[in-house]
Amino acid sequence: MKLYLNATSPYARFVRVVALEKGLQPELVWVDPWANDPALLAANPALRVPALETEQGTCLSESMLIALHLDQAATIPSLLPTGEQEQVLQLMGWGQGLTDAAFNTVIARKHQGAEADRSILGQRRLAAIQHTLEQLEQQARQLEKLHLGSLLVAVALDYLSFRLPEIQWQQRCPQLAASLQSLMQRPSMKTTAFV
Ligand SMILES: N[C@@H](CCC(=O)N[C@@H](CS)C(=O)NCC(=O)O)C(=O)O
Repeated sequence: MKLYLNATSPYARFVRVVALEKGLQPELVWVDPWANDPALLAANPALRVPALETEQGTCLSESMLIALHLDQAATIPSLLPTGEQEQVLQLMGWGQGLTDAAFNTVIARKHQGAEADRSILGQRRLAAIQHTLEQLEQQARQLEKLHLGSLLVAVALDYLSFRLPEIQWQQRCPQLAASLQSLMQRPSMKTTAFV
C-alpha cells in the first residue's frame, strides 16, 4: 500500500492519522502536488494529495473516501461505529468543510494577496470558518470520543493553528479546545504534526 502525500496538506494528514489509528503502515511517497509529478498523476488524475495505491493496485483519491477504505481495511474496531454513524458523518462533513474553507483561504491569499479575502468568495470562506467553529463549539462533547469525525475536525483545527493562527480558534471555542485536548496528544496526531 502506497500513500502519496505532502507534509502541509491537511487532507493527507487526516488520511495518515487514520492509517496510524488503524495500525496500518502504508509506504509514504512524499510528493509536491503542484509540480506535475508523473507518479502522482498516475495515481490521481486530479494531481492532488492524498492518493492511495491499495494492495490490489487500485488508486484511490479524495481523503474521506481513502479514510473510509482504511477504516474497513483493518480489523481494529471501526472509527465509524454503527450506532453513531449519522453523528460521525455530520462531524466529518463539518471537518471537511472547515478544511476546504481554510485551505482555499490560504491558497487564494498565496495567489491573489490580501485582495482574496475581500472578494465575495473570500468573504464566504471566512464566514464558513466562523459558522463551522460556532457549530463545533455547540457540539464539543461529541468530539471527546475517538472516531473519524473527531480526527478530521482535530486535523482541520490544527491546520487553522498552523496557517491561520489569527483566527484564534482556541480562544473563540474553549469547550472545543477542552474536548479535543487529549486527542491532540495522541501519537497519530503528534507523529504527523504540520511542519
Ligand atoms: N477534496 C480533496 C482535496 C485535496 C487537495 O486539495 N489537496 C491539495 C493539497 S492540501 C492539493 O493536492 N492541491 C494541488 C492542486 O490542487 O493542484 C481531498 O479531500 O482529498
